[in-house]
Amino acid sequence: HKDTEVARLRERRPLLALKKELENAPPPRDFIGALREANLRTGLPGLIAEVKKASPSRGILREDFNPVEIAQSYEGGGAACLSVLTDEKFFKGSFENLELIRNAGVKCPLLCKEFVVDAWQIYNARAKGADAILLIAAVLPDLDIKYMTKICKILGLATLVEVHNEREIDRVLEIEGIELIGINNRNLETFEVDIGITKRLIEGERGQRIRDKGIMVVGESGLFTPDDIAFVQEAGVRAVLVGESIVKQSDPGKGIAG
Ligand code: IGP
Repeated sequence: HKDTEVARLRERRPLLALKKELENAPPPRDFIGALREANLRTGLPGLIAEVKKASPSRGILREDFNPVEIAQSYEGGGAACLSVLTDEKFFKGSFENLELIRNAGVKCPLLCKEFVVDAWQIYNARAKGADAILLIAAVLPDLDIKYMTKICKILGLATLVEVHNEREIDRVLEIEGIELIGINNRNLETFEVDIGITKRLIEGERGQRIRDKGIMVVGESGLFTPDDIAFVQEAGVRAVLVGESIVKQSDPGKGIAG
């Protein structure tokens, strides 16, 4: 394990080279703005549609997986933003997929779905065409969330800070400059899903705090039916992140309408 970790670090493009490259890169697109605009226009939560080939809990979701076709289909179906799994180990994703989608002329802003643990990954994601970065509170100390959020802001990227329980959301609410919080209904260790978690974490006083701070909440995972979407919308989310239920449809874009 250690050897593969070392090999992976050796493969990394030097940070200085990445930074140089970014000086000439086209500007990132407004991820949060796209969600807000979709929510205002449709009265429904803005949709982040996920390009996901496989998951540890469900295995392969689609045999004929073509990332660009799926992305274009989502865009045609009305998704506000896309989430592209780049993690290879657990989700069989890749940065190549992110680049392919970016270069195919898809206009939706793109979230890079990677387990980010150091700053290099943020610069790399930006260089590959990401407009937003996922930061998972369960694996990052507060100091890293603060530091990485600042880097993203400087680079013009949005951050989606993901939480799964009260302790994590309370930590994140103490951090300045957070604009987008994702509530993952799936426990990343047991894979258990409960969409009631979204409601539980934004009820009452905590919900008031979130509104006062102008934070947008994204309901993530385990959303399958229009009733599920209505349930999390009722709870207060203005955006949702959906993968499995739409990526499996023969026509993923049409799956959005259903
Ligand atoms: C999508 P689903 O149940 O609709 O396929 O879930 C998304 O929320 C899920 O893939 C996800 C995820 C993550 C994946 C949420 N947080 C963190 C990897 C890492």
